[in-house]
Amino acid sequence: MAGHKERTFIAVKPDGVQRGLIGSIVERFEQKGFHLVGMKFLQASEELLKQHYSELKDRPFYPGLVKYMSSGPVVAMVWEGLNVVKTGRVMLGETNPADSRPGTIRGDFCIQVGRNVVHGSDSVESAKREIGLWFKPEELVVYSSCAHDWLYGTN
Ligand code: IDP
Ligand code: MG
Repeated sequence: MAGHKERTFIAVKPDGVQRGLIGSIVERFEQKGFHLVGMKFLQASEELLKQHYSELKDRPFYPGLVKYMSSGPVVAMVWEGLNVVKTGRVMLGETNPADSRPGTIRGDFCIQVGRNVVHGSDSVESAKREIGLWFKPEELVVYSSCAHDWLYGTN
């Protein structure tokens, strides 16, 4: 049962917001059956994004990445469910949209690696770190879903 409580951090990036893709991206996680526990609309500071992407600080694209991600509002979300980190990454597709299969978010909605519309945590550990960076504990909502038992076959 504890596996159902795994959480991941998903964000619609500034290009996703500007291109009107918020609803389409949220819809995929909702339709899959994952459980939304946190969501906010904000323009993130460069400071927050530097922390968020600290592992990439030595990469040549890092300054441009921080600039892109802070250039407009994003939708920051926390989704919960069994294997949500791994499955979330499968739903996103590959980092480069050119390598992403149709049916994935990046495969369907974007073209360029530097404008790939969505972020998703790459491990349970990164998810914990990212959720802690973007959300205060009281911004995450604990509630039960009427669909839970139908999704997991526990009824
Ligand atoms: P991920 O978002 O699929 O986890 P990461 O390697 O963590 O990919 O890179 C973070 C973000 O940095 C990517 O989503 C993309 O926006 C950007 N990025 C990665 N590689 C490149 C690149 O080669 N050129 C420009 N931007 C890149
Ligand atoms: Mg990453």
